[in-house]
Amino acid sequence: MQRRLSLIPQPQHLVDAGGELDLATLGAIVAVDSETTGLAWLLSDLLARGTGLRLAVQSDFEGPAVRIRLEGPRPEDLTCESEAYRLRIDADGVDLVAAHPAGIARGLATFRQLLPADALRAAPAAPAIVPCVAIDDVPRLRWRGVHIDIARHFQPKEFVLAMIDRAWLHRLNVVHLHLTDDQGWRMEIPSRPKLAEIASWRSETVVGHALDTETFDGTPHGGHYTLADLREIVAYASERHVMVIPEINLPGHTRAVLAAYPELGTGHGKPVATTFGVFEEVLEPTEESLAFARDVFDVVVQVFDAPFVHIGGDEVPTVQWESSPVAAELMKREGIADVRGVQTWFTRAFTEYVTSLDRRVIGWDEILDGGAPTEAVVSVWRNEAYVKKAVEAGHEVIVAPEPYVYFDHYEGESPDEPLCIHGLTTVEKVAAWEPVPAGVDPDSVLGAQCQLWSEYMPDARDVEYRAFPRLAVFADVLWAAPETREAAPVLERLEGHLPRLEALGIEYRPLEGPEPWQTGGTGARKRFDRPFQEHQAE
Ligand code: TNX
Repeated sequence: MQRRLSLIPQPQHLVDAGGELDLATLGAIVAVDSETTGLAWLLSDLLARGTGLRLAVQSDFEGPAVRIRLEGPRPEDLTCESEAYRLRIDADGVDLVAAHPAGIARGLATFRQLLPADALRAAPAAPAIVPCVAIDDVPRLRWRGVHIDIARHFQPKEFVLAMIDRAWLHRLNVVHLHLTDDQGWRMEIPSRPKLAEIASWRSETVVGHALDTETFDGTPHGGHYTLADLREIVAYASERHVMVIPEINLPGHTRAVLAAYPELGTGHGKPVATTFGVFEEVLEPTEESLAFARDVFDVVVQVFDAPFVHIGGDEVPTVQWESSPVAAELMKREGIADVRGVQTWFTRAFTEYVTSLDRRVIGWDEILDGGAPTEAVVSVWRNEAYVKKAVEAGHEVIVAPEPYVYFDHYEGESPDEPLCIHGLTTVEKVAAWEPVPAGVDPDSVLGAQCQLWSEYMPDARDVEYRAFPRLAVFADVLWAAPETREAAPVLERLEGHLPRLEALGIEYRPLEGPEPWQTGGTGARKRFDRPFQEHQAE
């Protein structure tokens, strides 16, 4: 019988040659190029940890080995070619070749999946044995991301590191950190100390769904990452060739900022939000607000090395601006006819500044509403129709539509499902999703991203339940070509993949539904439904 390798994502070309290689028969890990030495040591560490086998990294070794080398002209970063790799495993050893170190990183992620699942554990629990295979692989899309919301509910740094490692294992290459929102600001900014002192925590949190209750838990919630934490997160990701995209959400979603610095708004600062929804508080369109943003962006680019900075821009109500003398004055001065143009004014100023720092701006699709500089990348969340709209307006896009890849939506119809915001996004729905909408020039689609908004995910266990196994299926959709996926349906591979999640200690949602302790029960996590209204393009 054909053995099941159950790789997720499925490599584009995979030949199972039969037979196995015992890595204990090898003498070393050979990294020919200095640029891949770090990755080679990473493999060495992982093997030692999960199997007890210790192979040293050398630049040269005669005899059977794991050989890692770069070959051919170097592709540009963030191209599909930069992540292509060739992996050969036979009785004589392992050969991993790529044109770019990122390709080596992807090949190693596949290699980790070829080991016994228990080799993913943190102490020796499995033999270092891999099947003999020939793999030639390249991703379908160049941006394959997972968004983590550590603003609504803060998570310890270790959890972010774990999520980066899991993204790597699934050959995703982007972790988008949603660092700021109404309910908390999570990044230290030394020149604005009140962000850490005041904006990083709230006095309490609503119990149950915000639309269902007026009960609060009476317990403070908060936390923030220091610059040293963030540098560590970035370095950890960069070892794995995963990009960390920082998001600073302005000029809306700023209740926490305004609690710390009320002078940036109408002056009537309210406390950091303790419930969820869209709040009307926004930055006033002043030079002080722009100076604040510049201070923040200055620190962001010192800490994050990705060529992109996400400036948020979603759900910015205009009510405050409608009655603000400052906004009226700006509109008059700049000849802005529609109040939505105030957001455009912010977007332009942010884009100009971030560009001057040598980074590209990304914004949620609302930045399109009043027009946005075409160099801005648009992450489209409301509806796929906005993909078309953005591309027609000359933007590159990241496809992140709410009805398909918002993993804060329910995963099943059972009343036992724990509390979610709304919606229904089953693994089957994710598996059947086509990320590039028909009629859109695929070259303008950088890729796609799944979102883990955390209003209703108070701790890491909740995030894991929502993220897995949908994230694995999502990664497969973005990586493997439709023909590849058709030939090896992901839902058939998923069963063989779950032991890997288990070995990693991920508290995923079983395919048949929640374990008793994962259900919502009758208390604070009880399921609450409200109709999910898909946004329609204007
Ligand atoms: C919309 S998506 C939001 C978030 C919420 C999310 C909940 C987007 C850019 N804004 O603020 O957390 O819906 O699903």
